[in-house]
Amino acid sequence: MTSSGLAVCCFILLHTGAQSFGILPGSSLSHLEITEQAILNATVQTCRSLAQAEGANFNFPTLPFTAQAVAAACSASQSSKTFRQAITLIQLRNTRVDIRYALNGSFHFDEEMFVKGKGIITEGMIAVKASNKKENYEAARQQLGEILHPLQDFYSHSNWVELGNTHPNSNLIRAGSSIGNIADISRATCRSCDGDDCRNNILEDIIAEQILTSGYFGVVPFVSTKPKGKCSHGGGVDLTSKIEPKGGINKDTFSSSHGHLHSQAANLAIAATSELLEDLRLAAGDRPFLQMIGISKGSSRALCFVIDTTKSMSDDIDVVKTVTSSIINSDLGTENEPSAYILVPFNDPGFGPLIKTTDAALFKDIVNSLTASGGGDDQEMSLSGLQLALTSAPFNSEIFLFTDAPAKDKDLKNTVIALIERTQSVVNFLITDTTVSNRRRKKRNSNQPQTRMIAESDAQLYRDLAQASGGLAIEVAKTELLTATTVITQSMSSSLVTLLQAARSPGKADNFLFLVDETVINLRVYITGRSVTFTLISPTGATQESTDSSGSLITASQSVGNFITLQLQKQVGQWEIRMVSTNSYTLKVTGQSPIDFLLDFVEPSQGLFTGFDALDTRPRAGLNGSLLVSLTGSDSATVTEVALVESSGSGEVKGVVVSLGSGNFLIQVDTIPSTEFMVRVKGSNQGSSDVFQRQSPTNFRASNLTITAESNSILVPGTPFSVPFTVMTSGTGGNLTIRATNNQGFDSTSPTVLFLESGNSTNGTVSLSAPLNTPSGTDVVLTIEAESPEGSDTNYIVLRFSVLNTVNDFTPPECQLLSIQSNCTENCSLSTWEISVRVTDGDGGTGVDRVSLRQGNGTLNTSLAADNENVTLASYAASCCSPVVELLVVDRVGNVGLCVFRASSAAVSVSTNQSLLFLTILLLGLLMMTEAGTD
Ligand SMILES: *[C@@H]1O[C@H](CO)[C@@H](O)[C@H](O)[C@H]1NC(C)=O
Ligand SMILES: *[C@@H]1O[C@H](CO)[C@@H](O)[C@H](O)[C@H]1NC(C)=O
Ligand SMILES: *[C@@H]1O[C@H](CO)[C@@H](O)[C@H](O)[C@H]1NC(C)=O
Ligand SMILES: *[C@@H]1O[C@H](CO)[C@@H](O)[C@H](O)[C@H]1NC(C)=O
Ligand SMILES: *[C@@H]1O[C@H](CO)[C@@H](O)[C@H](O)[C@H]1NC(C)=O
Ligand SMILES: *[C@@H]1O[C@H](CO)[C@@H](O)[C@H](O)[C@H]1NC(C)=O
Ligand SMILES: [Ca+2]
Ligand SMILES: [Ca+2]
Repeated sequence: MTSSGLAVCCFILLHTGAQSFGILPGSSLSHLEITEQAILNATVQTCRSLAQAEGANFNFPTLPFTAQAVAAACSASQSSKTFRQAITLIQLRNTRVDIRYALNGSFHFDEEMFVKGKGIITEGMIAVKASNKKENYEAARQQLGEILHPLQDFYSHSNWVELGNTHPNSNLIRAGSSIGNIADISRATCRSCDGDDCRNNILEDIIAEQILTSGYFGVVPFVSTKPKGKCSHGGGVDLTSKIEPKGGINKDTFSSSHGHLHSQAANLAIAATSELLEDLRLAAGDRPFLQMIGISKGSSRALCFVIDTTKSMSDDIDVVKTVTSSIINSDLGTENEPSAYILVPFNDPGFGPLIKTTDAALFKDIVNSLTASGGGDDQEMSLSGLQLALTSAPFNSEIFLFTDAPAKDKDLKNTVIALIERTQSVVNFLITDTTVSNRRRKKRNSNQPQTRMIAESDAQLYRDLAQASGGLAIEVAKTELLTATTVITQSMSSSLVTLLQAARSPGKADNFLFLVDETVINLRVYITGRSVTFTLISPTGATQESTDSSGSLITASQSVGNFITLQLQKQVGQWEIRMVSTNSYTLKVTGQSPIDFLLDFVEPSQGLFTGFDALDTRPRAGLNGSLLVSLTGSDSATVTEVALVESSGSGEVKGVVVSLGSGNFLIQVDTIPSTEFMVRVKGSNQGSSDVFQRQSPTNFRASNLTITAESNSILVPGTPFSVPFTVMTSGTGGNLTIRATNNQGFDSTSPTVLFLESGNSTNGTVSLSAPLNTPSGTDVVLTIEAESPEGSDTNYIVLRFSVLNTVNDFTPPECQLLSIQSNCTENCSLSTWEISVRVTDGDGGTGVDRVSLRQGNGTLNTSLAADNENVTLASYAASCCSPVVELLVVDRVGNVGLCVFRASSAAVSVSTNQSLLFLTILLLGLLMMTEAGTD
């Protein structure tokens, strides 16, 4: 069907009537399943080794693995959602390669493009390792998905399987090594198939001499790029397979030319993917590797603060210090422990730098060192700070912004909204300023009534952004701020879900329904707005007015500034809240439940490949559209209804739900609304009558503008980097305003206006340049926006690149044994052995980054050599009962080596009668090797 996919993407199966994303008996394996199986396997291996290291039990999940079961086995059920999200992102980036680069043979190991194909994999691996090192996991996942595609295709498109290999080609993931003898361009490799039977079309001498070849591919009639005598990919779309030698060799599916080898190819692809993941894991370390694939300790949520540090903020900053300490003191080691800590200070004219760490103590110190000063006039760089936070925080984060001043950088509003929509992060504002005691008030006059320092329109900007993200704009006096921050502590609760989210602006009376299912605990209602009253009606029909403090439905409540929090009694069933206010208000109902969902807008590809691609833009307004919804936290729950609900009204559009298996659902909607909307999912827990409701907090918008862009995903400092983009409109034409912003403040040029006629398209280019000193692994997020002539419609594309400086170090560090001592005797528990090892990274190496213990129960100490900082000294001491040590040695670009040392095997075999003999030849079984040197 295509040049590319190792097997056809799930979505094609869908088109042809099959129903499953998963592995049906007898059906072919796709990139999605291959990727998922390998990730689940790698995760199980990592969690098992961590458990062993920590002396904890590890229970293997039952086969076949599911994300849910693997997360549970890792004692990280709260990570189910982030785990599923990471897997889905990696999968979608993998299949995108088929959609975007269908005809670029090097991404598919077509056309004997072995050198280029391998280059994509090895360069990409260096980029993934660099991103991981900087904890830029989104970029790492994106890059990983992209390189897994060619890696997996190698086994389907080359003759590796036909050459009789039963193991992956490990040198595909090792730069500077040979993957084998590649057929010369003039060397014939195939003969025509015998009719439909292609089993013996690869020439015998190619097999005998173990020469690598792959199929040629072409879709343009009468134009063949296939040299004489070469194999074709094969299949209906590949026109080169109609030319001598006819037929093909791909193993994409069971019905491909070499479909009889599909299973072998797919299994090798899974093994090769596991091997690549293993290398990434050794380079990163177990915990960071798990973070990359979405599994963290604690709540799986980052604690993320964006803080105004200008002069008037000292009270607020004190509150932030108190809250930070309280969260860190009470949550560390619990299931509410933040997975990371992020801080972005902003001032005027400065903002940043962004600080991101997993070290709670370090974060506390950094927050405690914040001071309030400067700022000049009464406006500060709040949106610049927010932009940084949105581009660095994990997707679906909850961000808290503290300020008492209007934004000076209001022109970033659309960029910030774009980032909110793309990351589905929630932004909460804690705005203080409501009293005249504010220092900003130049002419103090205590006789004057209290006036707000932030003008209504300035506060409205923050409210708009909060609402766009499904967050809260909390407006309180400085003295009330600490009370309001209980919402921050509550937001760190693990498995927090949104049941309902609504806003009415201008305010009006309205009734809202929400379903509470059996799995929900800690039901909370958050309301922002002035002079709001309401009536709650529980599933049993009990009611309670907001003015009634004696009712039983509300078990606790708090009201501060414009902000009301209610804790509700647990009652399963449909609740109603009747809101009454003429002021604008927002309403949000949350709870804690394992069951939640993830959502991506997807679009059918228009190219050769029939599939769906995740959108990095707004979906198209007024037309049909598709969403990919993944249920998380339950293997038995199912989606029954998905609706796009108008944000400020009661209109809704329901989609057609098609199950793809494995908790994934494709939703097709006839018309994507032109007004803002949110996505509401209803479903049932199979085997029970329990019906659940969840809502995405994010407010989405559609657009009549379409914007597409294509570029390399790796940016090399000092080298010009262009991002060509195309804008189309189905609305009115005219001069479009174009804006390009990036989160690193890199110099960039782009057109500011593009003229476009209705129905036509036009091109532009953004040129970015990263300064030469930019470190590898830096995450660049570029937002290109196009705004319609009348300003009423905008669309954007959000692109993420990894910075990578040229790497010339492809070899791991080496170990040299300096000394070994031992008194291993018959009784191993009474004897010990110890070694001292010198670890260096060779001439031109990047240097030793890490020496750690991979196997062995002893104690490892490392230090830098006193006379040479390029040398790391490692000493290891262990009981003779643990006679083998494996040292993992990693250099600064992530080349991984393994050094193995053994005490005498006497120590191992003390129980046998040979031990006496071995006593005299202690430590002869010394062995040293590096992983790169094996197989
Ligand atoms: C799972 O991963 C381990 C270690 O990474 C590897 O040895 C094994 O072959 C993998 N299993 C499969 C089925 O790929
Ligand atoms: C798209 O165009 C239609 C018709 O011109 C208009 O009604 C609609 O509001 C536009 N949608 C957006 C998001 O601007
Ligand atoms: C678009 O802008 C160009 C100059 O930038 C101007 O000459 C032209 O009149 C504008 N067109 C419209 C329809 O506004
Ligand atoms: C669309 O744009 C192209 C290139 O600018 C131009 O040649 C063509 O005439 C335009 N078509 C319409 C319908 O405006
Ligand atoms: C825009 O670029 C694409 C490919 O980059 C090209 O096919 C198309 O013709 C260009 N359109 C215009 C209007 O220049
Ligand atoms: C040998 O044995 C003693 C215990 O009897 C121990 O304390 C000592 O450190 C041992 N190890 C080596 C390497 O000599
Ligand atoms: Ca200022
Ligand atoms: Ca090296």
